[in-house]
Amino acid sequence: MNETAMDSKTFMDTGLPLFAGLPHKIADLSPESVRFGRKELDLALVEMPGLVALREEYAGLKPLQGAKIMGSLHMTIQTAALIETLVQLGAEVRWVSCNIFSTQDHAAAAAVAGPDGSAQTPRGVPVFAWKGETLSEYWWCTLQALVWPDGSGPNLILDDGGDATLVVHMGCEYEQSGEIPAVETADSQELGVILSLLHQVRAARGDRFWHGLASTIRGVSEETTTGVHRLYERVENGTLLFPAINVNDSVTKSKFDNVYGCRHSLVDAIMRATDVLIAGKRALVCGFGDVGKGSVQSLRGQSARVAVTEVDPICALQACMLGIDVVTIDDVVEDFDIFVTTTGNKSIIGVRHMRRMKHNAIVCNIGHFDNEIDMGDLEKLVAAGEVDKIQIKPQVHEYHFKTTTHGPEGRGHSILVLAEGRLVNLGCATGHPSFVMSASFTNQVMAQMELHKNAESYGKTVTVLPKHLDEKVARLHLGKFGAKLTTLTEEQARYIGVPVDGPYKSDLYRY
Ligand code: NAD
Ligand code: 3DD
Repeated sequence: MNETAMDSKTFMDTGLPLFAGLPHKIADLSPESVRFGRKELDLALVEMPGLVALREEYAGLKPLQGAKIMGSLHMTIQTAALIETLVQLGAEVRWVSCNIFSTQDHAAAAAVAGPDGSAQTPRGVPVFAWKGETLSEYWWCTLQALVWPDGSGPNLILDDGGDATLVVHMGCEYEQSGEIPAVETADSQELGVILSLLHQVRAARGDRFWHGLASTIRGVSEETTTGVHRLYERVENGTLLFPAINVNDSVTKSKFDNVYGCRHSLVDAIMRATDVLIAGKRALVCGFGDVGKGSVQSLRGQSARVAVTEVDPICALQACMLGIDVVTIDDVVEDFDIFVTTTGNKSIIGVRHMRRMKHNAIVCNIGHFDNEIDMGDLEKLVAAGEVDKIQIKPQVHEYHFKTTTHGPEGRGHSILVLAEGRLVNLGCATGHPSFVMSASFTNQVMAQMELHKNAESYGKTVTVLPKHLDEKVARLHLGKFGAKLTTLTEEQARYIGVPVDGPYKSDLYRY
């Protein structure tokens, strides 16, 4: 089949040509969707002082001139503000969401239309994202954003969870080995989709496509804990192809977004999904790291009775010091009403736990990927007819166990699973509020500017932005609260051994 024909061959069940050459693909580019999105974007910017300050600081200077950024990060209103900041600083940007449920369709519309465009004449950025993508559509979208209309690729990636970074690396690895594993060898549906994509790309573009893309990628900035973990793994096994900046471990990202963002958005999601009263209910938070801490605060804020599970004795001790019971899920699974996984790990809640849960127990995950709750095993029980899956509304499902006897009238019990085990705050709500994301995304813009300017000086490593930039991000956000800093005297600065203007802490300081 010739290249043109291969290009027009549709990808899996998407009905979409693999190299579709579309300017964008979103759910709703209607004038009302654009209006709504632009209006919420205006409101968001009032709450995003860090991004606004960067736009002012670099107005007209175009520090990102020449940057071609492919972004894979939840397509929300806040992300639209990030996108338009990158564009105002001179970058060319193409975008996808990093989760099939997290896109806010009016945000995508706002980004495509742009500040100077409209639904009829969009002048924004190419976005390939809509809420409720299938997995094959998700990976189709990722490929679209990686390929510019002239066939070239990005020179920077902005990633959240590492999926864009992953597909470029896998593509190169299989081109190097000369062999792409058969789709049938995949141990998950999603890996099967990725392998299908790699096979079809190879058939259409030969076996140097991914090397070609990778050759122009100068670096990646990674948003989240799990994506950072994947990057350090690549450094460990010597497979990282380009420099990376770990945005997650900027203090003004993880100690704010991961904690206070989840504090805000977890109960928002549970309430929108179920309308259940949280007060007085027994809630189990699996993991007491940054997200776990925010999640506990979120549930305690609603007067839930919260316990946590942990593997790390330090985090467990922190929980104890807050009067939070540290338990094992096996010991409490029959008595709790709400379960939230926050570990960034896998197989935290299995079907063996679900079988034992109370009738209508609520099960959700706020970690990045959907492997914290064993949804694959649960779906196998549905396929086998042992469990009925009932959609209550999008991203809210009742799973009715037909053979248990502790449900109503001694018959089977049900559990309510939110966002199909994917991150619940973006699947069932709108994620973190703008102010919190402003700090995260100010770090992202700084990271992209640093890579654009100095990527080659980094080598194939993972780096965290310097502390003075972290403190700059914090400074940019204090005004919103009317906070007034005290100034060190020279004598005081000498006494504690720091510069009058900071940095005020060593890199070892833990906040
Ligand atoms: P973290 O490393 O700070 O915390 C994870 C905690 O889970 C650790 O304390 C670890 O000891 C614990 N843990 C690991 N395996 C466990 C197990 N089997 N049982 C109990 N505890 C276990 O990570 P984090 O920054 O809190 O991020 C957690 C996850 O949330 C990551 O996947 C991250 O990418 C994601 N995240 C999501 C959002 C969101 O908006 N949904 C925001 C930020 C981060
Ligand atoms: N994340 C949470 N809320 C978000 C929002 N409103 N827009 C974009 C992304 C959002 C996820 C982030 O917390 C990301 O930084 C992560 O997962 O760590």
